[in-house]
Amino acid sequence: MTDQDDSATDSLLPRVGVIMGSRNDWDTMSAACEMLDLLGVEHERSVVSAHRTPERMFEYARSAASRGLKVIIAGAGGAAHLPGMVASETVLPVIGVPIQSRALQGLDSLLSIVQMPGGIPVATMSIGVAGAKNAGVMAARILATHDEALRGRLEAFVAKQRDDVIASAELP
Ligand code: RP5
Repeated sequence: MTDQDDSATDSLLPRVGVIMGSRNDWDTMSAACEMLDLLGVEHERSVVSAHRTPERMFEYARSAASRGLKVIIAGAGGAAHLPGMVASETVLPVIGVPIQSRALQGLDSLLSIVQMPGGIPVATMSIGVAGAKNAGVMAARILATHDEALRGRLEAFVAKQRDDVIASAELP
């Protein structure tokens, strides 16, 4: 373990906060939590709405770093202001997941999240479940810059994906 290795010091505290604008987003955002579970990353999850619970959103963003979070994953759909507004109240990395909306299939969510003004970044993933899955992996990759054990688990994950594809390439 190095001086900057986070793996042992706070392994029991949530390092990633997974939030979403509605309980209805859970079907998508659970994919992020599944990846964090798979990679052994402690995380918390909750519903925080930019429009319906704005004070809760600001409190969440303002307290995130002091509570020990290192990365926030925020999923939202439609007029998807949650990731950007959270990013405006913390300097933690914020990863945005555009939820696939019914009206516009998530294009609205994607454009709402990705088009941030300069200076307030949101790392925007793709629309829907793949984006949520990648958000979990991206959060783990960020943490792995200071966690050698997690880096090893990520390398094993990538190797397994490669081996699975090679095995499945053997067609009957
Ligand atoms: C956003 O509005 C949520 O992220 C959700 O994707 C969308 C619709 O919310 P519900 O009306 O389904 O609760 O805030």
